Amino acid sequence: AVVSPRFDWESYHTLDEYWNFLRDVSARFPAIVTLIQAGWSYEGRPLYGVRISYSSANQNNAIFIESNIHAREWITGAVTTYIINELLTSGEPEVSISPRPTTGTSSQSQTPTALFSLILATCSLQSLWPQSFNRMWRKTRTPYTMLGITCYGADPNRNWGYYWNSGGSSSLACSDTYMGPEPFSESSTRGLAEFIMTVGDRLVGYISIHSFSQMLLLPYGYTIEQLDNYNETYAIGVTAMQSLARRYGTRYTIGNIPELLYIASGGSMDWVKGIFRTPIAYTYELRDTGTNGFLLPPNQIIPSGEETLDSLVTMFEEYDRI
Ligand code: ING
Ligand code: ZN
Repeated sequence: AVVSPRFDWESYHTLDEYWNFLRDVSARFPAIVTLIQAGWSYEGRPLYGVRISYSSANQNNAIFIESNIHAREWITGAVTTYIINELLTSGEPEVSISPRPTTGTSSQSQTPTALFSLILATCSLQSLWPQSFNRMWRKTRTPYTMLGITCYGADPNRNWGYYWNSGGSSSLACSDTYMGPEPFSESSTRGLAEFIMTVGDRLVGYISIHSFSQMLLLPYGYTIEQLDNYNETYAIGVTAMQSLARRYGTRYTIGNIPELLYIASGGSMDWVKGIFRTPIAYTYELRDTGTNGFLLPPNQIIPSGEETLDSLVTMFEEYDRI
């Protein structure tokens, strides 16, 4: 079933169509879905997402799914909207997830509620640039002038304020991994961070979705040092990726960012994990491994959506079990 008549997963959509989809689902499921806005882009477009909440009683088991932080990674928003549609049309999720243990005296109910009892998906960090002008655009659109030369944009995944500028990012405005002049210099990262601050303590999971490479990346990006509970986090990842592979045989590799890619500081996952100690924090690099790269054919949207959702369900089942 499709919740929005103007949207599908047979092709990639424009930013306007994403907005209409998010508005449509919030209008059709007013009791469950709320349209949220996390500030504005440099060019003045809103950063929209939706909150999907099956239970108002317990909201300490929130999961945040971030997609489209990089403009050219089109499959990420397509998969996230696919997941939103599935959650709203395939009935109650069968899995439950326990709330994050609260500190202090508040007597939060520990009764597990539905999986994804609170989902926050940002879908509009994506600028219009790859849709209209340059398909390979990655960054924001803020102009920066250095030595008389103006280049556009900072890398929104090098601009966050946790160990910002500690490796794997550039200080040159023309670079695709430009960190920006200071942490949160970009309107869109600042807006998203301000929104996350309102829910950060309640997050059980923060899932950042990129493409491509078929990898599940563990924190952190800024250091080669492993998490305290690396083995446990790795094990959850292995089980989740076995679940992902079950449907179409798609193979993901698992490890922390420097192990699999490179040192990269200033990423959103580093900030969320570092500030809020989110129990589950992963970055997905979706299909494929390079054959099509960012230009993943649209007939792979639905399979990617299916396998990614399979893996998320297993991931949070495992988290609950362990
Ligand atoms: N990959 C991510 C990037 O920003 C990453 C990998 C994730 C780095 C989290 C740092 C933190 O380079 C893509 N494809 O953008
Ligand atoms: Zn990316």
